[in-house]
Amino acid sequence: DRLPVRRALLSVSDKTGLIDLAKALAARNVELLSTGGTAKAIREAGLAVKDVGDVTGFPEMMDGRVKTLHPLVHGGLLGRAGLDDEVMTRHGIARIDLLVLNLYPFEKVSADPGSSMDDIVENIDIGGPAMLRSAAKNFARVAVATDPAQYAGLVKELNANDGTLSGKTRFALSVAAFNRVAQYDACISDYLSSISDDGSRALFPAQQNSNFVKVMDLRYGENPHQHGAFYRDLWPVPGTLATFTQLQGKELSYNNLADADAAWECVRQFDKPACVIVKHANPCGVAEGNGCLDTYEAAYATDPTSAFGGIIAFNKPLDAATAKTILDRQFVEVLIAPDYEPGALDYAKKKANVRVLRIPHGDGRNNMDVKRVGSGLLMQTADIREVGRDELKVVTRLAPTEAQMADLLFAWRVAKFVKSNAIVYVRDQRTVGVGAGQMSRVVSAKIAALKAEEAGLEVVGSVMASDAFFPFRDGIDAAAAAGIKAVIQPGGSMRDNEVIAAADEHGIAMVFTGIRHFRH
Ligand code: 93A
Repeated sequence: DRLPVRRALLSVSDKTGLIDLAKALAARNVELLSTGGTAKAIREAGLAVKDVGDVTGFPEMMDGRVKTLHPLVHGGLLGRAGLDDEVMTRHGIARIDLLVLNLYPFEKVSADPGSSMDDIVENIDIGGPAMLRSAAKNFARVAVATDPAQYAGLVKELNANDGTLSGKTRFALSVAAFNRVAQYDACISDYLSSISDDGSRALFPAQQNSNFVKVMDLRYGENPHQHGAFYRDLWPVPGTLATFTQLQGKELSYNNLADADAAWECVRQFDKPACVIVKHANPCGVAEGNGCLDTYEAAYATDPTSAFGGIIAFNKPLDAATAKTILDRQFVEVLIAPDYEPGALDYAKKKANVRVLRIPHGDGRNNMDVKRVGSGLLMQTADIREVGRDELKVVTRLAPTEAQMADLLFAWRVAKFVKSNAIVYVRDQRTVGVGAGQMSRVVSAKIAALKAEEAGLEVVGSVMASDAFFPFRDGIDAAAAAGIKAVIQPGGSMRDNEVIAAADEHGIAMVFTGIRHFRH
C-alpha cells in the first residue's frame, strides 16, 4: 500500500522547516501548490510553485478568509481511488497526494492579552481545518503533515522508498491531523465560551474541553482490578511532575505517580535543601537543612516504619553518599530529584527495580485541580497560595521566638500537603510527628504525638501547624500535653477566643494565617 507523492499542497502559518521540506520535495520532482504567504516564501527560495488561485481560477479573497475552499482543492484531497476517477477527469480535478499545513495561530493570539477580539476572530482558521479533515479522511490515498516536527521523517521515508509513503505512515499522520483539529477547536470553544457578558474572561468556560495527551498506559489503576493511564497537559507546565524522565526502574504505577506528585510538589516549595518522604499520598517525614543526606536522615527519623516503601523526593541534585545510604537502608518505591550526581546513578543501578525520576525545576505551577464526582467534574484553581511571614498575626500574649517562627512557617508548608485534618509537629525544620486524614482534629493532634513517641522523638519544645482552625480548645490541650510551645493555624473559628485563652493558659505562642489548606 505504498503510494507515490507527485503533487503536494503546502499552506503553513508557521514557516519553520518549510524551505527544507519544499526543496526535498522539489528534488523528487513533486509538483508544489501553495497559498499566498507560503508560495511567496517558496518562490523566494528559488523553487517553482503554483498558486492555488491559479488552480481554482479564484483569487484569494476577503483578506484570505476564502482561499482554498474550492472543489478543485477539496476534490483533489477527497477523491477516492477508482470510484472517483471518472468524476475527477470530467471536472478536471487533479489529485493532491500530500498536504502540508499548520493552522492560524489561534492559541497564541488568544492567549496574548494585547490581542483585540477582531485579531482573535481572524485567527480562527476555517480553510485549514477543512483541508486537514479532507486529507485525513482520505488516508487511503493522501498523506497530511500538521507539524514541522514531522517533516524530517517524511523526507526520509520518501527518499528511502522511491518517493512513496506507506499506508501505516498515512494512517498515523491522519490520526495526528484529527487530533490537531480537535485540540484547535477545543481551544476556540474554550476561549469563546469563557467570555462573560461584560467582555471579561471567566476562569471556567461554559463548556470544559480538556486537552490531554497520553504519556502511558498503566498496569492498573489505584487497585489491580481497575484500569489506568497517565495523561499530561497538551502544554505541560515547567517544573511539574508531567515533565519527568524515568532514568531507571520498574514501570511506574498509578499510585507511584500520585505519590510522586505529592512528594515533588511539597519538596519544590523549599529553597534550602529539603527531603520529603511520602506514603499513601501523605508526607510521613519532611526536613529542610544543609544537604541531601542530612535532610533525608531527619525526614526518615520522623517515621521509619512508614518510610518503608515510600516515595522520596529531594529539591537538590542527589549525591552518591545519600543514594547509598537510602538504598542500603530501606525499600524505596520511587526516588525523585531535579538531577543526580553520576555516582548516585551508578549506585542506584545496583537496585535496578527502584524507579528513579528526574524532574527539572521550573517556575510553573499546575493551575487547575479536578475531581470526578458522579458523572460530573469539580474544578478549582490549585492551592498554590503561600503565606508570608508578614501576613501572620500573633494572637496570644506570648509571641513566637525567631527559631519558633522559622519552624512555624516550615510546619505550615508541610501541613498544606497533609490530608485533612492535618496536624504537623516540627522542631528545627524537621517533622517530629504527622497526624493525617482524621475526621476530627483532636485525634490528628493525638496521632502526631503518638507518632513522635513511636519514633523516639521528643515533642517538648516543638511547634504545631493545623491546616484549618481548631473548633474547640481540645486540640490545643492535646498539643500542650505533648509539650508544644507554638502554634500556627488559620483562625476564624466561632470559638477562637476559647482557643486563644487555652494557648495563653498553657504558655503557648500562637499565630493566625487567615488562610486554610484543606486537602482531601
Ligand atoms: O482564512 S482561512 O480560514 N480560509 C482558507 O480558505 C484557507 N486556506 C488556507 N485560512 C486558510 N488557510 C490557512 O492559511 C492555512 O491553514 C494556513 O495556516 C494559512 C497559510 O496562509 P499563507 O500561505 O498565506 O501564509
